[in-house]
Amino acid sequence: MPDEKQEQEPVLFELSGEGIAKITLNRPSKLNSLTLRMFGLLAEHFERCRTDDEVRVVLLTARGRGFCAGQDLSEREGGEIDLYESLEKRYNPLVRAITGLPKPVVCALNGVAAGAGCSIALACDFVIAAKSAKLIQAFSAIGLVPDSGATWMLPRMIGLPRAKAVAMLAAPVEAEYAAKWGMVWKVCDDDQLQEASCVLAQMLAEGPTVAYGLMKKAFLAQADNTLDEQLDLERDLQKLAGETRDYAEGIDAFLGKRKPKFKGK
Ligand code: T3D
Repeated sequence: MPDEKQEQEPVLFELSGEGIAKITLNRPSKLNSLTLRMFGLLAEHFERCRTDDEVRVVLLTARGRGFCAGQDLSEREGGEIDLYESLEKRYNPLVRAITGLPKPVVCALNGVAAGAGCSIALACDFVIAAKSAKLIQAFSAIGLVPDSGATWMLPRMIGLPRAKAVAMLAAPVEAEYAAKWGMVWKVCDDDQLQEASCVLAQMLAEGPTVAYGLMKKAFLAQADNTLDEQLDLERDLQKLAGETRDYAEGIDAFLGKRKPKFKGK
């Protein structure tokens, strides 16, 4: 029964016993382009991932041949919509939910990622892309500006000249180029994507969750910090990491010449 109801949902949520929360975009016939309903579900699921201690890692993926084609443009017919409000209420909170989540987020990029779908993938901590996937900053093709953090992330990932080119030309970047350029972590054969992303998620689920969350904070802050500010931040974050049980376990395991068993606490 729950399976049948879930199958109809445009975003699926599944929590494994190993602490992997899998969020799957489920509107394959429209390349998982984002509807109002999907934003509601995504907000709900990411909030659960934030507050539920059982969740140690998030795996974001999608069904079908596309990952996400950005905004569902059929919701924009007539052009009456206030895009300021759309970004303020939906896109920006979603990107913040991913980047601010104190746990790693892995994106298994199963196919084309366009517009905000591309930006959302880039906001994840790891992207493992299927060889056939491509990333398109499609905004300019419909007269818009890259959003959901793309103008901040892209220059940092691939440099300003390439960032401007992919944005202004809406040029598709094939997975292998995206990996060479630093937009994604790894590329694998299409039929290996599920396995490769699960192996990575599993590895992260067994890691020091609190330290991962603190690392995300540090990496986010470094973009605007001086070296001095970053040294101070690292000092403060290291104090917190040093107070975790996982740190005590890490030291104990090292001295005992065994593999640590981190609990994420
Ligand atoms: O609006 C705001 O709130 C502001 C925020 C905006 C954020 C944004 O994301 S703006 C950018 C929106 N996205 C796009 O502009 C991309 C539009 N899609 C495409 O350019 C192409 O579909 C792709 C390059 C991604 C893939 O091309 P292709 O040839 O592989 O597939 P297709 O045939 O175009 O699409 C397959 C189906 O998905 C098709 O439906 P149909 O005809 O079979 O019933 C197509 O209409 C549908 N689809 C694809 N993208 C969207 C979409 N339907 C609604 N919205 C879409 N974004």
